[in-house]
Amino acid sequence: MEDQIFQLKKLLEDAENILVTSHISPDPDAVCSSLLIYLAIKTNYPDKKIKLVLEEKPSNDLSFLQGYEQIEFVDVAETLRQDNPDLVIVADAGKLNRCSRNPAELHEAKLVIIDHHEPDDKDDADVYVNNGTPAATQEVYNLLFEKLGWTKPEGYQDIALLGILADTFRFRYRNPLHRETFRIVSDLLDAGASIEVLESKLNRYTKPQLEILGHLAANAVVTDQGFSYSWLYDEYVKDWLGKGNSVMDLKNGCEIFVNQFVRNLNNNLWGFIVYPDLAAGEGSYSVSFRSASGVRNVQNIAKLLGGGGHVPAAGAKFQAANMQEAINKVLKAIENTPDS
Ligand SMILES: [Mn+2]
Repeated sequence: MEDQIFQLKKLLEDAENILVTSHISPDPDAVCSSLLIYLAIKTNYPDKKIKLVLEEKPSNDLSFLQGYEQIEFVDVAETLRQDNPDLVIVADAGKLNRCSRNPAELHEAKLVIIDHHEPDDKDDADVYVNNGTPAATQEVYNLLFEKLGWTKPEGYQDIALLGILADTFRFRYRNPLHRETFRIVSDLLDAGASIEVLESKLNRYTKPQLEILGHLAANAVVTDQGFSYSWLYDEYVKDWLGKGNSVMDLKNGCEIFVNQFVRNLNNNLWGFIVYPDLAAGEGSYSVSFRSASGVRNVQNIAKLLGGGGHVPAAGAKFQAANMQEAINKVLKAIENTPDS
């Protein structure tokens, strides 16, 4: 660790042109961790040329965060080619290629990765920091302000707390580093950040999202085998999109149901939803699984369907003739996966 900090300091001091980025489909932790790095470098190394580039906008409106307007939402691979930075810092992803839909290359840049995902599929970086924190934002905060002792930029408390709240689902899941998390959170609350205000900004829903949620709720099946499931019919989704609704709202509506309800129906602690993946063409379906901790390894079920993810949250995309066959394929995969 000491060595890593020394290395990181040296890379930053040597760099003249820095690019900070994070993964595609950025969630609040991706935005907050990269924004915190960007603003911290600007504050502590004001003479460096630095850019914060994300390829896509987040699905939440995070424009209230300090410095958000400085994020450039452009092609990361293209920016690397054009700018040829000498240092690239990736936050909340283990690989540069998670940051662009196009093949991204470093060209002559050194690479720093600050991540918290499983380290099994990562780039060979000059500095790689990953202590398995529940949010990348926590790792960034600990590294820059506690270990390196940098001056905090204006607005840091909201950025840091929002990233941590979002990726921990407000401290819901088991967290081996809970002492570090709560120590940092206490400091952020002392500095004026509010859990209630930030969560209220994070949890905004649209009426189209509620329509999707309502449809999933109406279709829900609570089995007597410990799990629940639901689906969206192809025709329903086609009609609904035909009214001018967005795929983003479809995904967000589905997320509300899988994150907040599919594990919470009667006594069942895990489940899934299936919906047509119309962007991938006729006959393409997405399945999304969630399980309460330690109840069912849904990653293994998703793997059997050609997907993956985490032990309690996983998904897959697969082909089927229609929704009924799609659901049957998932039920078969459940039956064929050992319960461990
Ligand atoms: Mn994250």
